[in-house]
Amino acid sequence: MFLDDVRIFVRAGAGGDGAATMRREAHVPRGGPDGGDGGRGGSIYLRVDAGQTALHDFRYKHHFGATPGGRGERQKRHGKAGDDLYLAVPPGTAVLDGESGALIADLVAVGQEVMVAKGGRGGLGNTHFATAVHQAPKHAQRGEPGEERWLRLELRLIADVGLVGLPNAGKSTLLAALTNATPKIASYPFTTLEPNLGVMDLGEDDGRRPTIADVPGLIEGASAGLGLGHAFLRHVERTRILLHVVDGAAKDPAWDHAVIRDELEAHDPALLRKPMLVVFNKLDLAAAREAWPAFRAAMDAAGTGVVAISADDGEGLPELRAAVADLLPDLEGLEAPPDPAGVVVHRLEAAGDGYTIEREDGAFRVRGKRVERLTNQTNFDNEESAERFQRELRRTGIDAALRKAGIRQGDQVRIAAYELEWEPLEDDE
Ligand SMILES: Nc1nc2c(ncn2[C@@H]2O[C@H](COP(=O)(O)OP(=O)(O)OP(=O)(O)O)[C@@H](O)[C@H]2O)c(=O)[nH]1
Ligand SMILES: [Mg+2]
Repeated sequence: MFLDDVRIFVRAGAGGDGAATMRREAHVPRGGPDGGDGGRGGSIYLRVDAGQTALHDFRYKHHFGATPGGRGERQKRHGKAGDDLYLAVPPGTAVLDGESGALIADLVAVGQEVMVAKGGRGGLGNTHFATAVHQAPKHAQRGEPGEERWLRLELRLIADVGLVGLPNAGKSTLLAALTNATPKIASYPFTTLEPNLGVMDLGEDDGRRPTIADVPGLIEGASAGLGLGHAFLRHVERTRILLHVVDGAAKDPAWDHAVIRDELEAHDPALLRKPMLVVFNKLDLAAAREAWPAFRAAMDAAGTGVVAISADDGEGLPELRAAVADLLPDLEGLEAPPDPAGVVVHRLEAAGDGYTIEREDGAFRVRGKRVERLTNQTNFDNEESAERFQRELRRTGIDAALRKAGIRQGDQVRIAAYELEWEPLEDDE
């Protein structure tokens, strides 16, 4: 099965804890602090890899984690950084936030990458906290947790030319005739169950190598979810031109043509503004040859370009190639990503000093990037670190805001994953 929509969970590595050690040397009776910093945790990136065509790597494995940073050690030895993890995705992968559905990045070109979970910062060792008055601090920061989130990956194939049409119109036969691809072809509808891609040769002196996507046949109601084609309509969104293949030997080729037009429009009216060429197929059959003059007249009257071919015996293919060559942008244009595209990388979340306080079943919930980081990096088992944390709450005004919100001794304060009991500082004035 072709996988083009998956959910994955990514968790970056936590930063290593900073060390709170004191120098111990035979000839130095009371050494100062010598705790090294923790290493940063590994981050997770998605990167476009030309070798990938579908999201198969994510079929069975949905959870991905990067390694944590090492702990700081005595003698100011810093912990090792965690390894970053790169997950390969195919060109055309849209990355969406798993919860809000917001677009985080649209990865189009090979090599493009986006960080989806940032590794936690390593905690600072106690050497950073020595001051003239406090020369032997026992305080060291803990490493920050790594970011984690659910993501949705949605593949929107990137091809220069998209083949659309009713089932059995001959799209796969045409793909095979124009390119090196060898799709399955059969005389029944819905032969194609997953998109096929091929590279087209425009002739010896044309350096362009456009790609063609053959997608499952569309039927009436496809835009509303009927048939198989619906899930694949988004794959034609990003093609530069559309070839609309019509079975010339069908009962009413003009009606077939109108059905597909309506479905494209219902899915996204912008699809009808793409350069489109109608391909009247199966010209080798008598029924098609008979229907062709009237069909051509109708297309001419509507100002729609049309070419008659037989994908089977090759009649009309040189004309079709020439028409496609005319519609496509030049070499430089072909190398630029098709519209709408671009690696739209949105910041995952806004950083900042702001915070909010709300009541949460009897407790006080404090939210804010900065204060959550401070809390995560505090080792509450260490008295000195815990005191420092309290002073920091006071310095940033959060303590005053909590008092204003009516906090009393013994009330619970929740910050990040912590639940703390609020106590006024000893030296409170
Ligand atoms: N006589 C004739 N038959 C053709 C021609 N092109 C395709 N066919 C036949 O039409 C049938 C359907 O062809 P496919 O290429 O599988 O059609 P499709 O549009 O890909 O169909 P789905 O994948 O089901 O949407 C097959 O039996 C082909 O051999 C043609 O030019 N002439
Ligand atoms: Mg097919």
